Amino acid sequence: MSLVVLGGSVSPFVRKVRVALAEKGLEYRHEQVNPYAPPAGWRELSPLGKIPAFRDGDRALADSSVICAYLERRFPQPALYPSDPYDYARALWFEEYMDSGFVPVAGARVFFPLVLKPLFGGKAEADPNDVAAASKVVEEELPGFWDYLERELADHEFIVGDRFTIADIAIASPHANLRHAGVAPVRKRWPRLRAFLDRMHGRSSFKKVMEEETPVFGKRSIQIND
Ligand SMILES: N[C@@H](CCC(=O)N[C@@H](CS)C(=O)NCC(=O)O)C(=O)O
Repeated sequence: MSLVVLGGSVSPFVRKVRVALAEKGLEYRHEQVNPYAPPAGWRELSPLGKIPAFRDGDRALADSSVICAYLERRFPQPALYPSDPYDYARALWFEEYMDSGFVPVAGARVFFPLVLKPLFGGKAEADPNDVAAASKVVEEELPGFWDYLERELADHEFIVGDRFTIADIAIASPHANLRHAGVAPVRKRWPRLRAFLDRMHGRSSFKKVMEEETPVFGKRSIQIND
């Protein structure tokens, strides 16, 4: 197979690329790579050492946004980027907002201590101090992101325009990580965002990757409290 995604399933950025591939109906091979214990020669594929990297035959790329942009040009249908110039820029903005704003908070300070750290340490449960610190982030830092997304979504089905785009993938992907940690925007306060996330995670593209991930995280997931 000529298309290869390299990077661990736990990464929201790897999931972004896998969902984009699924939405475009493309077959690919997936190789699990841990960026903290990478295979020899990893930096030749990914010069910053991060996941995901991508191969298309003998071409190599790194960075989820770059890879998705490449996929769009290489396999234009179905389009994952709006054609209207302003909508296009707004879609890129939401991708940036999530990748550079939301993920460093939700990934590093909630998902990592609640799920990955105990998993890597062979522990059944997260450290109580980590749970307390992560809960504080959920209570004090994530609401600002969720308020903004709730406002921007308003009564629309998708975050930009009237079609599914890369912006929807970028929003839903790190929320899949939070779901594995038992965290989601509470329905009562963020009803539109929560319904949006349920819709996105219910798409077959997301469902497929999330079902594959569940056995890895399943035992550690905290039950989501509405
Ligand atoms: N902007 C990059 C971010 C990728 C990223 O930060 N990946 C994390 C895993 S979720 C990583 O590889 N971290 C290892 C490191 O920073 O050395 C993208 O969109 O692909």
